[in-house]
Amino acid sequence: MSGLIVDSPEAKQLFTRASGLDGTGGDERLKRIMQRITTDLCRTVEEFDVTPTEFWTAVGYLTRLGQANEAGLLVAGAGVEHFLDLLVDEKERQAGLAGGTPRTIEGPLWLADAPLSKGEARLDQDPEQGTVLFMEGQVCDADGTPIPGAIVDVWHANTKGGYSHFDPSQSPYNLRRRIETDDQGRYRFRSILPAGYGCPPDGPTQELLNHLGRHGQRPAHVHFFVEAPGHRKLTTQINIAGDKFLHDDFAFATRDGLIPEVVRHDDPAEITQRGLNEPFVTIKFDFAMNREAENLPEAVVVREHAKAA
Ligand code: MBD
Ligand code: FE
Repeated sequence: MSGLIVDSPEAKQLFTRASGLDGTGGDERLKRIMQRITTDLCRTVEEFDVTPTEFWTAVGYLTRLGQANEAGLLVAGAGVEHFLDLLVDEKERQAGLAGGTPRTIEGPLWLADAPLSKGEARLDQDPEQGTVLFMEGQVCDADGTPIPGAIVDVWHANTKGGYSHFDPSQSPYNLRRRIETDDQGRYRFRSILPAGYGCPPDGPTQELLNHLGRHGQRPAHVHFFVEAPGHRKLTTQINIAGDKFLHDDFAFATRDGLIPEVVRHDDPAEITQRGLNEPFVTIKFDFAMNREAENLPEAVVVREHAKAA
């Protein structure tokens, strides 16, 4: 016996009954998970001598977190979303998968049904003083064979770090597009360089981060879902090299292989040729897709998303 109340017969019976394990209805696996979570929570309360006032402060915090729609943001900041990636990585390694583009977290700001076009798209629709970005690449399978008809779903922040829909100052689907790869598996788009994201400064996520002595900043990045029949859906991001927070991301999403070179073009002839009057940047990035196989964890993650109005 540990001598802890949480390990006493009375407490054990309490957690068993509270999770429904003494009855027959409901879901057996969920019951066991609830029992574990309840026990672990109460163990933490007991071992850290958490006072009732502290405890109810936490309950109030979680209530406000949900009301502010920041649960997904805290999960990212707490490192748990990245941990889920580590778990899937390991299962894929054990199944013999290797060589695909690294995955990294989705984050809480994707929106379904972005405008779809073939081969290319322009993402920026709202007028902004930003550096023009041309990004292009190829979607290939693990052997390097191009995949025509793959869907590249891309979304990123504007020059203030805000995402359309969540930032009502932007027009619907600004900086969000789906691009179907052409017959050579290629995609390309024009956009503007995003700024890094910062957690809402007055929100509950930043409030907790402050108490941890942490910032709530992400380096500038561009998100992707890449989907192709017979292949595992890829959820990833590229980071903009040179960002101050490149290796200090509050959401721990930066990974080797996801930091392409950002090439700056200031040759006047090139600028004119692109129909621009200021220097621009280009990024080349290819996606390597893994083939779907038996006994792998699900690659299509079902989670609640914001609904476009
Ligand atoms: C983002 O843009 C993001 O990608 C993540 C993971 C969390 C908050 C904002
Ligand atoms: Fe993001």
